[in-house]
Amino acid sequence: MRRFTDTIVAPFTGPGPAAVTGYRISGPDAWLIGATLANNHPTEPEPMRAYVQTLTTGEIGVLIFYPEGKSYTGDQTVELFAHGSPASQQLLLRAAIENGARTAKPGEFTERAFLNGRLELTQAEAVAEMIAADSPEFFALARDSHQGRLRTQVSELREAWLDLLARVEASTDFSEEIGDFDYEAAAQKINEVKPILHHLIADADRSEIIRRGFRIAIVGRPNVGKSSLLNALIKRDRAIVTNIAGTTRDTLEESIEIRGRKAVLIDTAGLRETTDVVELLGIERTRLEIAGADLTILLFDLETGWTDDDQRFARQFRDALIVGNKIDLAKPNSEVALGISAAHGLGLEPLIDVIEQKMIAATPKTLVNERHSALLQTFAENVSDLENALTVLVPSDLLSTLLREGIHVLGQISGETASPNMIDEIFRRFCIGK
Ligand SMILES: Nc1nc2c(ncn2[C@@H]2O[C@H](COP(=O)(O)OP(=O)(O)OP(=O)(O)O)[C@@H](O)[C@H]2O)c(=O)[nH]1
Ligand SMILES: [Mg+2]
Repeated sequence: MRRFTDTIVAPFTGPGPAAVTGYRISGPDAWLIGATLANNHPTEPEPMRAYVQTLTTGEIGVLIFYPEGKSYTGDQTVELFAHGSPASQQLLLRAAIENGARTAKPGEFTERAFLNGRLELTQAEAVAEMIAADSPEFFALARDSHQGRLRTQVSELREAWLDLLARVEASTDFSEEIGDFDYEAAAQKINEVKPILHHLIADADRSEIIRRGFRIAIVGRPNVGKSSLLNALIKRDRAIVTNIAGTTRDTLEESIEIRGRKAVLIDTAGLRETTDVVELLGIERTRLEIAGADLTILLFDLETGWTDDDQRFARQFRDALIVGNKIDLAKPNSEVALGISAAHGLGLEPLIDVIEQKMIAATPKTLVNERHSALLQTFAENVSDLENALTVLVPSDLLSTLLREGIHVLGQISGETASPNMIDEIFRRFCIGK
């Protein structure tokens, strides 16, 4: 079964200049075209063997042949490695095109892998996530999706729906032999698989945190040491620190990796009553940051102790993590669960331990993207429609319609029932060469 008649080419390593550039040529004429780029290639290449060759550009390169069924795309493929200069890239690509190849569109290799059945759609999408991953945690989740983590769960839901559909149809066609449709057993079956759906829906928001970074807003009264804490955590003097209350006027954010996880620290303007217009605008932004944060650290000053204002903020920002700063100046009997000194680097490890725990709690088990999330929501509506239908014992033809709708939605996630437009949109967001 040969699906594609044209052969496509693109570099699959980043843009040069680089030590080496790799090119992928894939399609029915991959070897014919790839071989024209080398001077003394074999006519019958051994699969997956590296041939060191003098290329037509005069440089030494390496050619590898993958037969149909054994390559990334599933089609016959050649990988060519050469020097990564812009000039060599230009010459080799031009030669490949003159010899019959066409430039691959973004994501076209992975799209072919999908259309050839090498990958299911969520696995193909995970390829782009693995490339985008900018933290070890993100990478591990994307890798799990690539290995089929979401695929398995969606197919479990789908199996359940197919099973129910089979039962409905059997009871309609052979009601005399197998009796009437068992509404209670069907409701039971739905209850068994519903937790899968609920976990996936909860993971959608958490997946967003993995992509954008876990947002930590540092808030508190002026002069408690918020900017000093940001600087201490990112280990450089990024924010201005002075002993003047009201130093930070605007919010300032910095990305940071906390034990393999991506976080964004946000320093904010100290909260207080003021008539200063600029400061008021800053305070307004602080409130917005708190609303959008995954964790708010409410910092207070151990030298002055816990004030009425601190108490008010603690009531307002209920989930905030309360941290006392300037422990070096703390009164001997002051009690605080988390005491630090941002200026002297004291107590930071225990604070990071707590932050890490909060980040772990917000980590998804399965990476779910916006597209999956929207379809999962639609499927959740199907589930509740079905449940209602079962309680009022609707006739079986209506049940089949609902079940078929649900199966169709799940198929859009896995790709079986995804429209060509949907597929096109997904793959055009990939980078060239993938
Ligand atoms: N002794 C001591 N001083 C500290 C500590 N942390 C910060 N400071 C000092 O406290 C003052 C205020 O620090 P900042 O980090 O600017 O405080 P802030 O909360 O960002 O202040 P605003 O931006 O005005 O809201 C500075 O003089 C810091 O050097 C600490 O752990 N110990
Ligand atoms: Mg500040």
